Amino acid sequence: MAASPSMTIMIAAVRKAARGVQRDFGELSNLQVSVKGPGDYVTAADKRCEKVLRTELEKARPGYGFLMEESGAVKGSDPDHRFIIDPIDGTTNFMHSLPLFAISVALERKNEIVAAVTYNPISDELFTAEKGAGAFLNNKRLRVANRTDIHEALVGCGIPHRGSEGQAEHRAELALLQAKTIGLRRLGSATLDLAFVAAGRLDAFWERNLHPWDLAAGVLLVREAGGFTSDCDTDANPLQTGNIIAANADLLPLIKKELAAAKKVIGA
Ligand code: LIP
Repeated sequence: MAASPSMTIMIAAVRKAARGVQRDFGELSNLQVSVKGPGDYVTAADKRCEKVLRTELEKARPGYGFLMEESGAVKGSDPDHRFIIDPIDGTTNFMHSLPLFAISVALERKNEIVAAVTYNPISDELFTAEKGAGAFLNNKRLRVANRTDIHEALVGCGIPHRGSEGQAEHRAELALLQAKTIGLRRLGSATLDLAFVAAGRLDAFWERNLHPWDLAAGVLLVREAGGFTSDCDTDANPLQTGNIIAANADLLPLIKKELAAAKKVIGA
């Protein structure tokens, strides 16, 4: 199916922003040795990328609103549409010259995500999805993995930042899922983890305390690849709670059961 005009615009904006990110990533190796470290440089790269995305998308869709990791929410004159942007998801990886991060743009229409682009500018992998039209990696159709046995499942996760909430709960979850699955992976970019679930590279993924810009594109990618997403504990929308499980229909409840068991272990 041909890409919609909105998708074409989103891909063009992401590819343009990616050129700067590729340049900045190349420069980073020179900065790793400085005492100050690359922190400020990375923040500047993040902001530059977001600015290019906003400028390009605004040019093509002047009335749409924005929700952006760096600049927050901007209301548009069109109340039904907004772009949700994470300029570099996996900033810690980027900062360490680890090429596992992505530019992520989603289009929301009347509170529903209808188009998604997640692009790793280093591997040149472009994940796209449109509501009702499937999910693709560089134009190749994606399907989630069909493994149904949790003992065979390779499962991605997040790890809370030092000092943030939910440390004990996370350790209990890790222990239970490590014992049940074939392996756990912590890649450091939720948007890529979700794209990898869509591509069947990971059988499932869970992470808590995320933001809408970490999740918006990935949720649509997973659904359009035939998978499901859920809040970790309830039936609420993960885009609202920030807690997500993504998997096929068989594995998702099995992962959720382990997360519930972890709560019991810590008495929560
Ligand atoms: C990361 C998020 C990412 C998530 C990681 C981490 P960073 O933060 O952007 O989506 O999976 O657990 O929180 O590295 O960008 O600060």
